[in-house]
Formats: sequence, structure tokens, C-alpha cells
Amino acid sequence: MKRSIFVLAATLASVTALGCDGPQLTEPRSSGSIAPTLSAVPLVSQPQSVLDQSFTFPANLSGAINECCAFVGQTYTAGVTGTLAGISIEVVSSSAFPLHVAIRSVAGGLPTSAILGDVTLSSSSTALSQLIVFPQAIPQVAGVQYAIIVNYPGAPPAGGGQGQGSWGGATGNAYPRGDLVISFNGGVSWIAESADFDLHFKTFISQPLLAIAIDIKPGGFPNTINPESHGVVPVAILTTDTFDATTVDPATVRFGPTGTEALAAHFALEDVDGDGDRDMIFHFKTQDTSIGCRDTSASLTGHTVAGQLLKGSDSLKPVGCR
Ligand SMILES: [Ca+2]
Ligand SMILES: [Ca+2]
Ligand SMILES: [Ca+2]
Repeated sequence: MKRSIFVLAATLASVTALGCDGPQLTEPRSSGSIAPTLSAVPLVSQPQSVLDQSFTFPANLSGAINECCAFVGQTYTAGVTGTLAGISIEVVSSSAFPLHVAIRSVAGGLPTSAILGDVTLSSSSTALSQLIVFPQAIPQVAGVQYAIIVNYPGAPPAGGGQGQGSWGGATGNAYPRGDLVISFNGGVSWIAESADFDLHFKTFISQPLLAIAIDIKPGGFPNTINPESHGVVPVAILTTDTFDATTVDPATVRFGPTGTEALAAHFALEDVDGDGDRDMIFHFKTQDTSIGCRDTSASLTGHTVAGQLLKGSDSLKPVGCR
């Protein structure tokens, strides 16, 4: 008899999670240098970890691991190209056996036998707040599917009552770029019972980050900004020997204390610094930038049209603050 993988969410909620002593989530954040002056901006590539795929809500079912089948997985489609920095999943367990997590390649919507990387956790459970990292460098290509697969090595053979853990998820195809997959034969062949079922996960991808030269209030210094102003702040991305500002995709550009805040109200290509090459000048509404009286620098982030991540920072001096 084929046993169902599903357990009710209520059952999941009643299971007490073990203490989490796995690796802690390192919040993806910029490692780009904050350069107080333009001349100090280094034009180097640095890795940047970004959240890529994420399915964490709603929650109304979970997949039992080692109940119907020893191997349970979720496929996903990478959104950006880079190296997998880690994943997060939501497995509740009181099992004595540690959880094994693998990334496999996918063909025709189902996992293949090719294991791209794997790791055995120190615990049987793991949470979405924990980052699971792999010792292998796992390439991720935008638009390509991969699978996160778990099992409990050493646990008794899968079967009724042998469930070792529950992976939270939801019905309704809330994640359309992949599906819950299960294997009844130890991970050799796979089925996706329905596109409707998806399990909670996040993927983080490491991309090279190119530091660029920006100039808040081009030509002027110090870069005074009145946080109460209802005007605009001009910011230039400068073309240098190693970077062509005309390659920036202006729709991806954000500016503010963390570089994620304001979209540009206006942009144009012009030779801002008078050195003979075209730079890209943006105007951001001051109120959109969230710049406050305690900020002493601001950053601009974005992508080139080819997808290269960019970040630049410049100093600022708040004025009009009481
Ligand atoms: Ca799906
Ligand atoms: Ca300036
Ligand atoms: Ca120029």
C-alpha cells in the first residue's frame, strides 16, 4: 500500500522542535567597502550573498520524511546565476537521527542521481532562520531547476509509523517554479505527486559584487543633505578606466543609507565630471531615500544590463537637523 506523505499542519504544530544547534543564519548583507571619499573606492569584485528563491508562506500541510518514503524533496528554479551560498528549510523532528540535506540536479522536473553537494546536520530538525551551507561549490544558473532533498541516514526503513520528521509547506501551488518530489526507492527514481504541493525553503546565491565610483551632489563637497527637504538629491555613477557607467540598467538602481531605498525619479547620461566620457546621473526624491540626521554615508546599488551586481558609497553631511 502506498502511504501518503502528508500529515496535517496541526500535527506538525504539536511536535516540539529540538534545540537548534546548526549553523546560524548569516543575514545576507553587503560586504562592499564604505568609502568616505571618491578616491578611496576600490574597483574590485567582492562576493555578495543574496536571497534568491523563497517559499515560506502559507503553511497548511507538511511532508513526512521516512513515512511513505525515505527521500523527500522540493525542486526550485534558480532566479540568478552564481554559486549557492546556502539554503534554509523548515523540518520539525524529535528523531535521534541527524538530517541529511543534498542538492541534486533536475531533469524533466524530477531529481537526477547527480548530487551537486550534500551535508549532514548536527540535528534532526532545522528552521527557516538557519542557513545550511554545503562544503561543495554548487553552481546555480538562472532559469535552471535544482532539488533540495532530505533523508535520515541510519533511520529504520521507511514505512508507517517510521516518520522521523515533517517538512512544512502548503497546497495551492504557491511556488510555481518547482514542486514537492518523493522517492519510494531510496532516491533512485522520483515522482511529483502534484504541482499543487510545495515545501518551505529559501535559497541564497553568492554573486560577485563590483564596487563602483559614485558622487553624491557631483562636483560639490561636503555632500550636504537636508533630510526634511522635499527636493531631490543628484547622484552620479562615474565612468572610470574599469567601469562604463552607460552599462548600468537604471531601473535596477536604488539609493539610500543601505542602498536599497529610493528608486530614481529621473536619470540621464552626461559627462558629469568633465573628463570626456559619459556618466549616469540620477535624481532621487530626498523623502524616498530615508536618509536621516544620523546618516554619514549613503550607498547606491544596482545591476548592469548584463546582470553584474554593483554597489558604490559616498559620504554625506545631514543639515537642517535640530
Ligand atoms: Ca509548485
Ligand atoms: Ca559630491
Ligand atoms: Ca565622465
